[in-house]
Amino acid sequence: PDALREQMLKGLPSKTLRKRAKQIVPNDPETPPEIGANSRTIPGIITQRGCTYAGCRGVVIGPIHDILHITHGPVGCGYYSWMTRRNLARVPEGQTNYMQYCMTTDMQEDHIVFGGEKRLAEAIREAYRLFKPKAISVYATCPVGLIGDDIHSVCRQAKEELGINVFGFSCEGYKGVSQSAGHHIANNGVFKHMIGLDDTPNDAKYKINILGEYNIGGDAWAIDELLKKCGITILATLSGGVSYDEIINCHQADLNVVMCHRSINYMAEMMETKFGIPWFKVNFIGADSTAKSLRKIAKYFDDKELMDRVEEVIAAELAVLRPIQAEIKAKHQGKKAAIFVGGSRAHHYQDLFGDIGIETVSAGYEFAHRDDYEGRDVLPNIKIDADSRNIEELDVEPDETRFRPRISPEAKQKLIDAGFAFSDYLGMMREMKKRALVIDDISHHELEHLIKTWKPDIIGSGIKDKFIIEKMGVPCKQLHSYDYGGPYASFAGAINFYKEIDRMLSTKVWSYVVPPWVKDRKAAAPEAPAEE
Ligand code: CFM
Ligand code: HCA
Repeated sequence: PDALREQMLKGLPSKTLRKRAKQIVPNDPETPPEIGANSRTIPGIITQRGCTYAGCRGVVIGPIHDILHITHGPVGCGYYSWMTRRNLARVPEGQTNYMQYCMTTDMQEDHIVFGGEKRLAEAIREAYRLFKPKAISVYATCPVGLIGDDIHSVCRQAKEELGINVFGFSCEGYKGVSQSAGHHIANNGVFKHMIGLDDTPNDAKYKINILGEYNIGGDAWAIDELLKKCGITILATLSGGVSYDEIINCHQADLNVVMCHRSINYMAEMMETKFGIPWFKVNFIGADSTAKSLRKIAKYFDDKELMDRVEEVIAAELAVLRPIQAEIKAKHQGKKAAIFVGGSRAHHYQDLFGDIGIETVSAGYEFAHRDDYEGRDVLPNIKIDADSRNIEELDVEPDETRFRPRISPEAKQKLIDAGFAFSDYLGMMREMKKRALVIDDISHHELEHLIKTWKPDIIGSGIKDKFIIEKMGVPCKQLHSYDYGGPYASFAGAINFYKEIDRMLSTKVWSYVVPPWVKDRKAAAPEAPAEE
């Protein structure tokens, strides 16, 4: 990894080199090395990152299908976030699916010059007249922040005038260094304007929320189905396949389990402080990870009946899965993967590749923070820079009437003594091999070096680099959109994934691709048929 790292850094201007050098580190699972993360991308470097608006409107809140989302800004921002992320929803008969609409104030030059507040107030009224939603949410784009429109006062007035919940997000694209800032802003807004609004009790026996699961390709449905078999009730999945009403009542849960730590750890912490709901990390991506997560939930509830049920479900699911896994593993054992995705999947999908014998030799996030790499124990040592200070930290107190510890301090201690980790995430590095190369916010230049030198058999990535990778003769599985497949979560999803990766690796098409650095096709791919 040292030689490869050197190649990647070679030729960069000295300031850029110093910065990138901190973001490319050979791994040590015993003592995870410090990695540079959550800092600005240097202009000129080709990054896969998105903006703060994308993280707030597109990722965290967009999937709530019965909120009417209005993008306040030029039409491009609204258009970009229109159905481009694969967060699926099933909408009950008779209800409108607002996710299918692209609502925007379509700001023009004169709104930039004279202000866009009136335009926004009119847009909210018009949208209400047409659709009568129970809630409207407004998102600020870059120019809105630059000209200083006060979207929050417009929302307050509209809330009073219309008698429905209307709230805004100051998630201007430039507000943070990536979409990660948008996650935090979204968490704050959902917490302030939705969580706890409906106190109707729920008498389900084992009731939990899934935090950080966005129903890409139907993952949330697959998890829901699995937990139902175990007798566990999901009150709300934040935010995937979920309604406004589920979210405003989800503080009735007795546990929050966190899938994507990066995008929603803020909410887990705030709900614990305010309502006394504990949280821990789970992963339903990968067969063994899914079984482990189910057992952890059952152990938390400390109920023999639930534990037995969970074991029955795991046994039944694995009886179907194991033969398929074994057959596919036998074909691909020893192959190498590299994964560069978002803020959690670069870690989670290593388990799924590992299930079929494929080792991840290099991985990195686009925008995660040091804790997602090195584990939450580094949190006190993370330097807060000006870009992070920019994002509001809510001051949360225990709720005077509604705070209720869900588990007694003694029971909690007993679990901790037995090795149970609450409020924790150990990060990606502890689960990767020694000397694997960890790369934050990878650039196209670095990716090309990785492919040429290490020749991974498959790369997990996104739309922005998929075709660069495939033109180099390496299959690229999109781990954001799943290349329009999925679900991949839970046992049923894992089977889908094994089969799909098997198909991708087994097709002969890769042998027809001549990487750009090779002149002679036959030498590049001996299996390829001769030119007709
Ligand atoms: Fe969390 Fe996500 Fe991800 Fe993410 Fe995303 Fe996504 Fe992702 Mo694309 S919330 S960090 S901001 S798991 S949209 S559903 S796939 S980059 S790895
Ligand atoms: C986003 C959304 C995205 C992009 C996917 C990709 C998604 O970052 O705004 O780059 O392929 O999952 O849809 O992450």
